[in-house]
Amino acid sequence: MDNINSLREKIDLIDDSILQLLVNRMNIVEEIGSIKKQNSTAIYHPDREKEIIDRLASKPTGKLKKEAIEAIYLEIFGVSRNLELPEIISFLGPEGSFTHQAAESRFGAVADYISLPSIKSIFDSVDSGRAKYGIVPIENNQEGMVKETLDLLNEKSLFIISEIIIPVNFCLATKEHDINAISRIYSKDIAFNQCQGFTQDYFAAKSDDFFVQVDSTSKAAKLASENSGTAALCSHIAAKIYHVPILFDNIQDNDSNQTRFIIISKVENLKKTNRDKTTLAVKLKDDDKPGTLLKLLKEFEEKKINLLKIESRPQKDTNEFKFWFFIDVEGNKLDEEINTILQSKADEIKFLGSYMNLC
Ligand code: PRE
Repeated sequence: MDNINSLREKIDLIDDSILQLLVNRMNIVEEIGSIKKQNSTAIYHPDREKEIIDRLASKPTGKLKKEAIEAIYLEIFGVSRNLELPEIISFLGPEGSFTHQAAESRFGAVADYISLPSIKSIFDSVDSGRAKYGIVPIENNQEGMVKETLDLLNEKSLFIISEIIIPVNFCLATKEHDINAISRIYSKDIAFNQCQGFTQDYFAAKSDDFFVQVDSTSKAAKLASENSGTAALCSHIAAKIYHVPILFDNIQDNDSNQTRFIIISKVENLKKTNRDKTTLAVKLKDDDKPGTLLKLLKEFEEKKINLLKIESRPQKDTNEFKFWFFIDVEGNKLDEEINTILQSKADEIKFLGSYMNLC
């Protein structure tokens, strides 16, 4: 115990220094905040945050992995941004959802969050200025694109300023220390489906009422926190919010399941990095003539712009069977080649945002 106490004293001294350095850092952040306020420029700079994390991770970091540095710094950035200007971030709820996890992974635990019930309500909250940024899912690598998000990007005048990719990992959270003390597991149908291997390995002999289906995995975590002898299949963040310890982690059948989220804003991101992508919504004018789409794609090819994705969606404002195209290309709006196409086809192409490509 003496040994632990003397080690803790060393930790206390280090913490004092860290705290003093954080106070110094925040004083500088405040100065940046006032300059930004004078110039009316955006507080959130994902490119600068990435640059800081990459720079630190390239140094000798001992036992600290890049993910650990990232986790610590994202919290620091969250505190910084809140100091510069408290900004509200809306996400697709309920609290403890994977979208909430995506939001916290980028904006940290101290930001002002609002949980809203639908993708449309997130777009509306950003459009009306109630929230500065909104987080919505756009694609799952097993299920494909989220159609509602694509349609709203086309409809509204908002920009994608960043993307977040998170693995869809489930855990078994319970207050019990012994798996044999669990007499009921709560979860949502999708989570039960995605964790079948685990439940068969550990709970094959259990009766059907052992597995209780509820509306969301967050609700499952809440119930597991309130009822002894129970557990939840849920996200990490739901376990964290309801203070339920994780007994088994990463129990999903498919480890490649990932969801991509976007951050939407009223103001576009005007910074270039060396690995950007640009998202466009295209409504072709001469779409009754053969080869119109091909002609557009050829223009990208001629300018050596790499096409990353193309999805078609129905045009909802007509009674004909027409489409618009959702297109991702490599590069930034500030690149001459992309900018030329955007200028020359302003009546057909709607710019939805340039941001760092994390895929
Ligand atoms: C800071 C905070 C928020 C931005 O998203 C990026 C970086 C930081 O804490 O380092 C500082 C800052 O506002 C800036 O460099 O623009």
